[in-house]
Amino acid sequence: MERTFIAIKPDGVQRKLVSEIIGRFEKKGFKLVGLKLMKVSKELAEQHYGVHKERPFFPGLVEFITSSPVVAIVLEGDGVVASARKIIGATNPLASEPGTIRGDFGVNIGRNIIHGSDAVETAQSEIALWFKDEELVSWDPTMTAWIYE
Ligand code: IDP
Ligand code: MG
Repeated sequence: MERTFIAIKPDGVQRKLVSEIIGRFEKKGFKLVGLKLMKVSKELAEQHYGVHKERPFFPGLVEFITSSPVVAIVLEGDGVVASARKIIGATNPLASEPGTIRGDFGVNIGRNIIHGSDAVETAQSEIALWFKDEELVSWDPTMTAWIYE
């Protein structure tokens, strides 16, 4: 089944939004298969945001992501990559719809609370970058029959 990579960024952790954010994905029906609180190294931050390395905001972004703990998450479920992006909302929180995580909790594009993979292939490489195989847990939630026909 499809998996995506989510990171609650330092602002989300500092603002005590972790339970609120994880709760939204749980209540939607997605399954947690990976979850850890961690300080991000400069190397990991630069790899994760490698596609943006020529952008003017890149140094500040790396500094921000490494400044304070993040919560790294892997979610599993049908269509979870695109659905999680919808739950997260547009990159600029001022343009994100109310009801999305960024739309409800953010104001500034440099403090947009959460990361979510943008495509299935990106998700696969981000999961491999952030998690070891043995840190991902396969399990069968007893609720599955009430979420999937
Ligand atoms: P996404 O997180 O919605 O996928 P991307 O365009 O991939 O957005 O940008 C990655 C991250 O870089 C954003 O979530 C945000 O933290 C940061 N970022 C993007 N554009 C800007 C900007 O113009 N100023 C400051 N930070 C930015
Ligand atoms: Mg992106």
